Amino acid sequence: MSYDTNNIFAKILRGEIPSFKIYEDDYTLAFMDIMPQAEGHALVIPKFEATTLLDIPADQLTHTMTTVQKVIAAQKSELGAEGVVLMQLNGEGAGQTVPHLHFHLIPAHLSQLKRH
Ligand code: DGP
Repeated sequence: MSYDTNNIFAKILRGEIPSFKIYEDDYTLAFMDIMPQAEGHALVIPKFEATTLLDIPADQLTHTMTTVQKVIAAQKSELGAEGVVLMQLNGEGAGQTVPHLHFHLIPAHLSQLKRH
């Protein structure tokens, strides 16, 4: 799939629409999800133009996952998360709504854990 430069996260990266940024470096941006599934739900995106996980080269993915690690550590230390769910949807068939690769980092707590 060719990359759509007008997707909402591309606009956030260009500063054309506002976001609540929590971390940024040369390769990545982390910001709060506008429709949080739990308090502190963050998104991590590469600045590289990738639609899905299949569209990003390994070095850029390494930068992105390093930021994922940093944000998870912050969610644990600053928000008291007892765990963090990492979710990432590839393609409309999986429910992906924004066509720029993104990782959901959703803080979780033992009291919410569903035991089967
Ligand atoms: P997905 O279904 O994996 O494509 O999730 C897209 C997420 O992006 C969804 O949780 C809501 C979030 N989102 C959509 N538009 C915006 C926006 O303009 N700003 C922010 N911060 N988040 C957005």
